[in-house]
Amino acid sequence: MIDLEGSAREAFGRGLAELGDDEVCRLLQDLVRERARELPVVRGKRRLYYVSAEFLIGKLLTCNLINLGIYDEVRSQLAAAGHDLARVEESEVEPALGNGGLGRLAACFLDSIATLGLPGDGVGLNYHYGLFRQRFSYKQQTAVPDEWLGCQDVLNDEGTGFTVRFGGFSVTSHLYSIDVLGYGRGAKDRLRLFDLEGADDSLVPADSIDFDKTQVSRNLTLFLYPDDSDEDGRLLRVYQQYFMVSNAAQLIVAEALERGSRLTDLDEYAVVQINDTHPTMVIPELVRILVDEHGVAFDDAVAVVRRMVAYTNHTILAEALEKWPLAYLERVAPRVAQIIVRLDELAKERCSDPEVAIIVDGVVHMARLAIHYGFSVNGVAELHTRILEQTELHPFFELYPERFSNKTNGITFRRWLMAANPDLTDLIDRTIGTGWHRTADLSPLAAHADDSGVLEGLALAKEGAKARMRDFLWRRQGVRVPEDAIVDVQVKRFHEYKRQQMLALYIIWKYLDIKNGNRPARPITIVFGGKAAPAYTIAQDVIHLIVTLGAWIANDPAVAPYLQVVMVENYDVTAAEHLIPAADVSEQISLASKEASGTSNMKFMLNGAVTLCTLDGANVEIARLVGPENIYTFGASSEEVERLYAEGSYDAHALYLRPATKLLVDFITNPQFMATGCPDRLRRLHDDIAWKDWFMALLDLEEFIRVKEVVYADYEDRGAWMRKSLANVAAAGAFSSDRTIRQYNDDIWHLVPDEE
Ligand code: CJB
Repeated sequence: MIDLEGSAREAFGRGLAELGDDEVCRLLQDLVRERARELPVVRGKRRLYYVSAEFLIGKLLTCNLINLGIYDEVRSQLAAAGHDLARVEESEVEPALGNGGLGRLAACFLDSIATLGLPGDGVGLNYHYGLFRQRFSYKQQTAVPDEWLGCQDVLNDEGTGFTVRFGGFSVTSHLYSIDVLGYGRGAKDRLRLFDLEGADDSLVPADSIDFDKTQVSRNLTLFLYPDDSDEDGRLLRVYQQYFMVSNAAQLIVAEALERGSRLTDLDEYAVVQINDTHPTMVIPELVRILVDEHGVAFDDAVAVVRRMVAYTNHTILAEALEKWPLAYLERVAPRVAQIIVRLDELAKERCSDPEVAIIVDGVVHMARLAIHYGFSVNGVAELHTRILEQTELHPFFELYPERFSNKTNGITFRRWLMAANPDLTDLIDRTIGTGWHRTADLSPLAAHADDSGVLEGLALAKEGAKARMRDFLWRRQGVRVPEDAIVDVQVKRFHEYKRQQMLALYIIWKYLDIKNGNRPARPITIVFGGKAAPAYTIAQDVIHLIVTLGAWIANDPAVAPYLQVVMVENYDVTAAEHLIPAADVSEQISLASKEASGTSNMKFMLNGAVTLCTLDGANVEIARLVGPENIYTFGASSEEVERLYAEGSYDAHALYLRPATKLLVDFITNPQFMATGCPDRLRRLHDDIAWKDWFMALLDLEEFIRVKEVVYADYEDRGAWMRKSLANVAAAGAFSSDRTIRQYNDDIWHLVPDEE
């Protein structure tokens, strides 16, 4: 059926064995593209538009081969010609269209939407340089443009676009798409990406992400989340958001009309899921199009739009709940601003409580707009939804209780197990068959808890994954990880609430403990990965501390054989696919109540890592599913944390002054240590922790250290550890994004799946 040898001769005039990995990669990409092109788009009267500022899709080749059902065949033909698919995939460039959990969630969702045969597309922007590519220089993060476009041809040109009118000028868009293939389906969905006609790459220097933010008609699609620390940056974000949603709304209306909508029944043709608040302006934009361009009465337009739009909240952090000055919106999109003012008046007529007002003192609260004028609000884990209902959005919950629901996040097993961990996939297939490929039901594994063959197989699969990780780290950044090391991983965006600084303080403790002669049973490798927002100084300081600690320990011959700290440069989906399968310990240590859900926690457990966590986000659900003997929990509860904030009674300095804690925090400003890094950064971080510690790392530190020691000791009982590991894999089925998407569809979207 597949003849790679023949295709190689046709395309390159050489046999498969003579091709370089990059040529094989191109050959396979062409094969996938051709197959994808032949597939029809999933049809349906009512279609989903999943609008998101980011889609962190990762490399596409392996997952597409899996979803097309040709992965095994391709892998064996390549192997026969001396090629390794994993190496071939290295020449693929990862699209720079996302940032963190929210963007990766959107990518998992697209995979599941297509796999379930639902008619739905992702809609977003085609960023030329992504967020940024992270480099380390002088042990500090620097940000350079993440150039990915033009490297490879993954975009299909849809050959259309729209005019977007801003206050005082207009621009034109161009629509591209990436095919989204479901697992074993005969039809596809798409990720549809709008680009700015005339986007000017020459505005961006080669080695920095500073560019002229005022050149809006040339820069709109250059970067995801351009720096918003000044007014030009904030305005640019609003321009970008309006560009995204105006295109989305025009697309939605045009396609619904094509399918026979009469506009006042638009909700029968389209449902819009808005991923966080960035796309909220789609609401007034849809109203504008219906009223101004199609003559629908204002009230009718509002009524139909309200039946179409659903909002997902991903955070309770105030900084991420967007608020824009009305004056910005008036400048960017005057008519939309006018509509928002009217919508605010109508909402105030319904409820005069200032806590639910959309516009307060000239500032527009985007989440409030989305809740009043959508039909659904969901949180992303049980605890998070409860906090929204009972605290953060309580007045809205009182007003519209029927609109609220929980949809615990999920991950696609095609990418995070079948593609990322072939050895574990083979073991599971051998043990319980392949039904789980479709159902995600791994629970039959639990019956093998005492099966030494399976436990040994699990240990071997972990060894295989560790070998791939070692190879990856060596080739990507020249780091050697010891073969017998326990691998302990915290990978995620850098943010104080995620508390990478707390793990750094543990590392200082462990370093001093080893100096005192307490050698661990085996080498410990602690791996970090993640980017910090360029304007987020303290997060950058934490990265600097970690890189400096890593070098300090590596240079100390008394400790280096026992403790290693690796900060992976430019953590991305590809890095995640190498690190997560190899991990023994999954660090999920956010301050309780602050992490909405987390999704790496799910990926780690699926790959047999044991979780060390606070009871935050989806960790709570993981803990319930695996039982206390298969997880390590510590730290203050979310209720306790909320109480401390409410009372304002958290006293970081008092905790700092405890001698055991002071010793660790003061290590950061030890003159010899400081001399190996940037003293200003280290001093600032030290003082922040000692005096402010807004996310309470010192509150949980002592218990964290204690529990970490138990984790490492328990690891040495290999049989018991592998049983824990197996219990985690067996319970992971609950976190399949297929389950999440079924729930979205049953409760919110009501799409009819494509028949096969
Ligand atoms: N999240 O990635 C982001 N960006 C934001 O601006 C706000 C939240 C994350 O979304 C994930 C998907 O729901 C969550 O798992 C994670 O807890 C949250 O921080």
